[in-house]
Amino acid sequence: MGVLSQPPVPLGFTGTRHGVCNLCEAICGLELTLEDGEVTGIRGNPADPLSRGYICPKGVSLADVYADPDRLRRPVRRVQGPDGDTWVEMGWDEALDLVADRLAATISAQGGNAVGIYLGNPNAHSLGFGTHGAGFVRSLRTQNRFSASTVDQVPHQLVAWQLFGHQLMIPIPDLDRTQLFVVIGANPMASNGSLMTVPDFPQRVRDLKAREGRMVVIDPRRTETAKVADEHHFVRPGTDAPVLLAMLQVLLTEGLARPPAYVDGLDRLAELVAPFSPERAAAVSGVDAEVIRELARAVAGEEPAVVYGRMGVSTQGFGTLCQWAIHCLNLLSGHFDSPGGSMFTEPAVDTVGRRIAGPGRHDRWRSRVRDVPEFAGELPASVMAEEIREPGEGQVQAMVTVAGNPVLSTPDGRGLADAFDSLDFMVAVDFYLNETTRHADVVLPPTSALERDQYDLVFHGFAVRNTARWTPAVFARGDDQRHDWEIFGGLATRIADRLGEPLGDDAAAQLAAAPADLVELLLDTGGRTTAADLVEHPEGVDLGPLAPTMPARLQTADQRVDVVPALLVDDLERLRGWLDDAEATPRADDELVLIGRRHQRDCNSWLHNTTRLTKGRARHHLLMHPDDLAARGIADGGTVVVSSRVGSVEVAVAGADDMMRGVVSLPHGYGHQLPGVRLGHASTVEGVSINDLTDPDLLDAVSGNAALNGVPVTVAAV
Ligand SMILES: Nc1nc2c(c(=O)[nH]1)N[C@H]1C(S)=C(S)[C@@H](COP(=O)(O)OP(=O)(O)OC[C@H]3O[C@@H](n4cnc5c(=O)[nH]c(N)nc54)[C@H](O)[C@@H]3O)O[C@H]1N2
Ligand SMILES: Nc1nc2c(c(=O)[nH]1)N[C@H]1C(S)=C(S)[C@@H](COP(=O)(O)OP(=O)(O)OC[C@H]3O[C@@H](n4cnc5c(=O)[nH]c(N)nc54)[C@H](O)[C@@H]3O)O[C@H]1N2
Ligand code: SF4
Ligand SMILES: [Mo]
Repeated sequence: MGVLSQPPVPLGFTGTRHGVCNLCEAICGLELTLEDGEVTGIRGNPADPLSRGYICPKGVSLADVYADPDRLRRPVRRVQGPDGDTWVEMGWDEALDLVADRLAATISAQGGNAVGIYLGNPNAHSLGFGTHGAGFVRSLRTQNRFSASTVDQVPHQLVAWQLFGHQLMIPIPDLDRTQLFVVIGANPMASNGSLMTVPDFPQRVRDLKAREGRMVVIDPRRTETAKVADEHHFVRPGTDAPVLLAMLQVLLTEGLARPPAYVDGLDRLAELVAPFSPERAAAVSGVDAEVIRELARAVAGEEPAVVYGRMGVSTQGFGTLCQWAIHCLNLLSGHFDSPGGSMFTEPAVDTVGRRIAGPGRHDRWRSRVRDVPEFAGELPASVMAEEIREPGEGQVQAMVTVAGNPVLSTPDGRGLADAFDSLDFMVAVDFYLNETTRHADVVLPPTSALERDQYDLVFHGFAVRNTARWTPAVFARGDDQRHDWEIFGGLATRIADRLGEPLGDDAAAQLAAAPADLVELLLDTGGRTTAADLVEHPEGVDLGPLAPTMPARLQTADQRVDVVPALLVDDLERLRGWLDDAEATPRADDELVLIGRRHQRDCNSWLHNTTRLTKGRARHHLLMHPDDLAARGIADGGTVVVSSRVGSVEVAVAGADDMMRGVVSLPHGYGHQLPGVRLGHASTVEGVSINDLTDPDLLDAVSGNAALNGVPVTVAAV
């Protein structure tokens, strides 16, 4: 055991302890007050060099999750009875043996691809998954790997790999020093930032304004972020690509491009963006041509500027082209890799340079039914249900879900739930019974955040400042509990044994080692700080503002950036075709498209069991422009039926002139439905699942990311 392994609080402890919030990408440092072993207070830690005392309303809910009587501590097995399902607790060895038996039997009889795995969002926030997850996934020997990445950020990864040579080599805005921050399809006032770890976004925006900087938001909804910006422009969902390409065109035709010496392909880029004029972009998007021109000029102006695009321009039909265009704008603006522009974080554990994560590959295999290519070892979550449903060789017959709720979070969730019911076997690694895990035969619950050590292997790498922080578990794990990494190790070892190919010594040692020991090694060999330093500074170690790193840190073979890689620019033909069609057939006045939204007090689908976050005004409504309501004779506050190709839902509607006309919005992560399962308050939270409307057929063609936004719908009064 090294220096990072530290004792948790003794039973009945009274005093304060450091903690960390792992609920979102802002990774806020916490200070916990404990009385008699109970958490009686959680506040932001002012000494934390990154989060500086900030905390959002969700931070305190870590204590609710820890204390929640509905949270599972021991494995449970589903037993079908005449009055519905009941859940029966079982011992850990018995549970791990049963799961390994069933998975290994499927692999032996049908091959690895007969097992599917879906990895949910909290894995990225768990050190135990970071150190032990890959070993577990490998043990399943399957190409049917799915994750929340393909309903989220896979276009970012694909573009980063193509431009900078590694899928996690994603530049982020140097927010604290920029003078122009252009936000496209992101709502950091609610989300607290994403692929930009930026705790205390509100204060950082106030600072931007205090230094006379400017923030511009492009979004189909006048969001919480738009409301604190200097300017907001509505954009029709899914039409950002022509807007961004038009900005590039302006930059290139007006001679404003200032490419770094290591960038190739500018002439070809100029040819490729030539068809995308600001006027054409304006006609389909609703963003004024003069706004496009002015923004392009300002981005390439003298003052540091950066364009940032997130979920809204990733989860749409041209997600990859959007992310590509955004990086091209940043690369050519003259502010790339310099203070206030688009920069790379240098984390103390460099997952990119040290190849802890692979750089990214594409199309090594394809999905069986729809023939869509793999990226970075994953197939789109949108094809998961058909891979389970469709008979034939390689059909998925057993499923593993880890920290995910795809029934609420992926397109056609209802269809997926039905598919889960047709499986031979399903296991979920999760500490809650929910819309997904209730279909499992066995649920293996890991410890929760306050019971385990944390180092953010992922999010320190995308932070607006270079910092490092080690946070030991506050509470000891009970003898009847297991950490996620213990579950992963336990299963991988057992599966290998049952397949008659026991793990080698190295792999076994790796899975047996505690995350603390692996992190200690990584820190001490990383050269930026040491494990001992982090123990001495539990508030976090400051490694300074972002610094230029280019071209030395480029991961491309020739250490140059090719701005026109074939895989990306080939998709321009699809966009040109789409644009021609859009121009030939003008939009009908009554057309409606659906987009999602986030609220500061929600956390995807899974914090609805804490009254602290769910009380207050309901926030599950369909938001719709008053004129769109009036045109259909719908009363504000009434119940409407929303229908798409995939399904329909009934939900209360609220008139909102924050919505662009022709666009309606529902939050995701709602629509709890748990008959036969006791789950505290969750079943009383109102609302429907937006993903009963989203369409698994709508993908970003290149990356396979789901086009969750811009889904055609109709809305009518019931
Ligand atoms: N409170 C809270 N915080 C969270 C989460 C949460 O559930 N709740 N989830 C976390 C996760 S997993 C993630 S990935 C991040 C996401 O972080 P963000 O990307 O900041 O999150 P969203 O609020 O979904 O922002 C997407 C924005 O895109 C807009 N949009 C939709 N379609 C389009 C379009 O076609 N074009 C443009 N330009 N905009 C469009 C939406 O109106 C919305 O404002 O948030 C994280 N933080
Ligand atoms: N229409 C629409 N759909 C969306 C989005 C959208 O904006 N619009 N956003 C998408 C995005 S960005 C994301 S990331 C996905 C999220 O989709 P998912 O990751 O599938 O769903 P979550 O709601 O985050 O569910 C997380 C689950 O993990 C469990 N959990 C929490 N902590 C841990 C842990 O430490 N270990 C384990 N084993 N389990 C844990 C929780 O109990 C919960 O069941 O949703 C996507 N779906
Ligand atoms: S912003 Fe809120 S949810 Fe995100 S890490 Fe900080 S306290 Fe947690
Ligand atoms: Mo996400």
